[in-house]
Amino acid sequence: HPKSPDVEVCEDEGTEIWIPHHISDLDKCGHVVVKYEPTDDPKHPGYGDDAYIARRAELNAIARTYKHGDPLPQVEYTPAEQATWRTAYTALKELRKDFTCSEYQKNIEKMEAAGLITAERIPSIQALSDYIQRRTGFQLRPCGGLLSARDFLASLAFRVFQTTFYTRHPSKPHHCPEPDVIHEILGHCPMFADPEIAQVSQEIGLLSLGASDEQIERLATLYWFTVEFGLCEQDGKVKAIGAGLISAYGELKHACSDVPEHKPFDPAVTAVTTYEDSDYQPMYFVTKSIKDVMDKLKTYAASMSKSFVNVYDPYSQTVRQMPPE
Ligand code: TIH
Ligand code: FE2
Repeated sequence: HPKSPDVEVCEDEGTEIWIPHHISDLDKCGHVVVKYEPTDDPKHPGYGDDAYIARRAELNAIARTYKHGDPLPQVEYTPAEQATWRTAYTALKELRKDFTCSEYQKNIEKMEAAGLITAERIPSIQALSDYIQRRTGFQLRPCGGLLSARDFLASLAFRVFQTTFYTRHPSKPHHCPEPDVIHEILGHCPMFADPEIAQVSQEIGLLSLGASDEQIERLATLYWFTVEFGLCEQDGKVKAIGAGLISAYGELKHACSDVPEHKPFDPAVTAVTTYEDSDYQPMYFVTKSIKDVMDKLKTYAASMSKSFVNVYDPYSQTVRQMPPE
């Protein structure tokens, strides 16, 4: 994984590894990893589609010019992109009741009632960010593609979520092998309006600051199997809490069916499980509730060997490294 940023004198006592201290330092946490790019992966639905590849690159380039405090880009989406949104949104709406957790349903209904999310057009990312910020303090910032785990997790410590702006390929509106704006809007935004998911996300982010590469890998895996592909028990059924499931019609049904394996969420096990990241998962972890994820994460965090703890001060939007208690 690329480290962030390239060279900088480290002033921390706690760690040799550079960390962002202020929320504006996230401007230095935008290192992209090349994986499942439509340019060189034949499994990507956009492979060989030059117009799609150019559009994706254009939106990523806009995202990369963003600096902390700037207004979020107001993208003018094409009629074809709007059609992809409409198809995905309409299909997912049908599955919502049976396959998504109650927290998701409650939040997306509120956002729809407020006119923030409609079938007609891709919502404004700025308006969504403002909404989520009022609910949980989470805000969105643009990223230009798939980020390194270290950079991605670092932003969560500041309650900042790195958001892609390009849309999935029109030939595959129901599943994308990488994050896209439809996944961010329909999967993550309503979940980040939930205080407990916000807390779980920030906790993973704080644990990641100054962590070793091996610890980053484990934390990214925990994030993957909870915030991204987690299931929970509700009304005697399994329901999706993970954004990667909630935004993918095919995988959402698959995950909640008897086809894949379901294992109880246990951070010590989950953190070292290898995951599938280009196709449906063969196995999912099921938790009792989102609060249960947080409780177990706290216990897991206490078992991690650390020479410091990271504390976030929301007034100054700053992280400080303190000696462990
Ligand atoms: N598979 C998700 C979707 O189709 O919406 C997108 C992804 C989320 C995380 C990895 S890929
Ligand atoms: Fe995601």
